[in-house]
Amino acid sequence: MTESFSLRDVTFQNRVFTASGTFGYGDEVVDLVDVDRIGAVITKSLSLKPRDGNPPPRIVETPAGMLNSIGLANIGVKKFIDEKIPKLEHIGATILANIAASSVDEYCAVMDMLDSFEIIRGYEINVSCPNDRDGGLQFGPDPAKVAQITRQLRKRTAKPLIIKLTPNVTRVSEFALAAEAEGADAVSLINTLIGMAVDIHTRKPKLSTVTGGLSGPAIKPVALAKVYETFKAVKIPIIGIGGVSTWEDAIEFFLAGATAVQTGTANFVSPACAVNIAEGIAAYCKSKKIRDVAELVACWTHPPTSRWCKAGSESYCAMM
Ligand code: RRO
Repeated sequence: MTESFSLRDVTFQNRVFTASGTFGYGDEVVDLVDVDRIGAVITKSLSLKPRDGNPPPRIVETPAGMLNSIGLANIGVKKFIDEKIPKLEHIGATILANIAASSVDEYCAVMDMLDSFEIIRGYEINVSCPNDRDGGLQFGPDPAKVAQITRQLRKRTAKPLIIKLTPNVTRVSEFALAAEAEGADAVSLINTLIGMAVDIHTRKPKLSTVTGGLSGPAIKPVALAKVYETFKAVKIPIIGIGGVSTWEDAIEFFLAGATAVQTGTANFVSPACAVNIAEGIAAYCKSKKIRDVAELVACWTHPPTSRWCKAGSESYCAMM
């Protein structure tokens, strides 16, 4: 049974990644999780300079999820290179660097600093942080900007380039199309949905920034619909994010059109959930006599489109 899939020359051993911002830089969790059994670990968003992020409170629990307003707190790319990369080189994980920035030049500068490190196997580009106008959201709602960023970054790297999209727009597929047209290898979606919580005792918003990004099981149906909308529009793989907590959730995302998934909020509950979900997917496929997880991707959307070939042929699901 085949669980792996490839972007460019990088083969991921399975289709469950850990989402940026929910798994540190990858080195902090090695005592808790077999990180070498995760499809890929995506680092916290890295910016050119270190950032303290927003003032507290910046996390609030909500029904079936959480709101965050971290505000891109991170150690900056130089400290990441000096202090994290040497550790990441020894943990056996497939690492993708997530980059956030406030200008096209900053995205390029961060990528230029990282690209020579072999341990960085590819990139996820955050054009969708909901909590800081300097952190990508001013790009996320403009397909032309997403195209411009993708075009500039595509020129700079031969490694896999994944563009992470915001759901806080009318049609996410327009942004996926822009990324695809400029050479992105995949898109990941959804980043968090803008939300708000209010304390009736203090009579004030619970987050210091008033609004934040909603994640967790509460957003799964929205994420599935956005993945499906995007699947109908683009040919590049889609990495589904939004409330993936169990292997059943992951299968739902595959059926909606995702080639892979990321676990996010669930990592805070169970740091090993990505490994457990990958195992659950494999067991499901074996029990259903599915030879390759790729066979699940939007398998109900027959008749065949350009993405589909007949089951059993050698080129079956070649795009997936
Ligand atoms: O740091 C954050 O507040 C943050 C980021 Br960069 C993001 O991409 N998504 C999110 O919900 N929070």
